[in-house]
Amino acid sequence: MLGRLFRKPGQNEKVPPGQSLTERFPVLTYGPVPHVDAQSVSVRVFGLGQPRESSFADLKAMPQTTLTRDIHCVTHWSKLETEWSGVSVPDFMSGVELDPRATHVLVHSYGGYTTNLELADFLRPDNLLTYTYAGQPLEREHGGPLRLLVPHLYLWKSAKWLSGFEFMDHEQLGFWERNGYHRRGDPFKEERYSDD
Ligand SMILES: Nc1nc2c(c(=O)[nH]1)N[C@H]1C(S)=C(S)[C@@H](COP(=O)(O)O)O[C@H]1N2
Ligand SMILES: [Mo]
Repeated sequence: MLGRLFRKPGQNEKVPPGQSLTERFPVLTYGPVPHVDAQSVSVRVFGLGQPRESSFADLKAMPQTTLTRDIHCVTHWSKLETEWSGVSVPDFMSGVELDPRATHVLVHSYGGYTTNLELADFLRPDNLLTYTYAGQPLEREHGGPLRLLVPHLYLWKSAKWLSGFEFMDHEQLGFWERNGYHRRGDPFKEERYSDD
C-alpha cells in the first residue's frame, strides 16, 4: 500500500522500484557463451538429494507448463509478460527424494556459473526449467537449449545453460552473490546488493 502512495503518477504497479520497462530482450552473460547441444544436455541432482540425471528427452516426457511472467534485471530493466515453456520445478522435483536436512540449493550451469536459492524460493510452481521463449526454441545467448526461470527474483537467479541442482543444509553463495549481489534478490524489495 505504501508503494502505491509513493509511486510516480502513471507508473505501472507491475514495475518494481528503480526499474524501467524495455521492449527489447538484452543479453547479460558473464564470460564466454558455452556450447551446449540439446542431445548432450543433462540436468544433475546431487548433494542432499537422491542423485539423478535428466536428459532433454526426459524433460520433454514430463508434464509441460507454459507461463507468462514479468522479468526484472538488477541492471534496472524489466520486461512485462514474457512467455516461457518447459517443466515446472515442482514437476521436475516430484520424482526426487530430498534429504530432510536440505534447506538450500546451489544451481549450476555449463561454463561454471552458479546461483543460490533457499528451498522455498526454488520449489515454486512459477519456476521453470525452460527451453521455449515466446513459442520459439530458446536462443543460445539467452541460455538455450535449457535455462532456469525464477521470475519472482532478479534475473541473475535464472541460470542459463542449466546443468544441475546441488542440495545443501546451508547457504552457499553463487557467482554474483559472492561478488556483491544480494543473497536473495527480491525486486519489489530492491534487494540488489549484499549490503541492502
Ligand atoms: N550461466 C549463466 N547464467 C546467467 C548469467 C550468466 O552470466 N551465466 N547471467 C545472469 C544475469 S546477471 C542475468 S541479468 C540474466 C540475463 O538473462 P538474458 O541474457 O537472457 O537476458 O541471466 C542470468 N543467468
Ligand atoms: Mo543481471
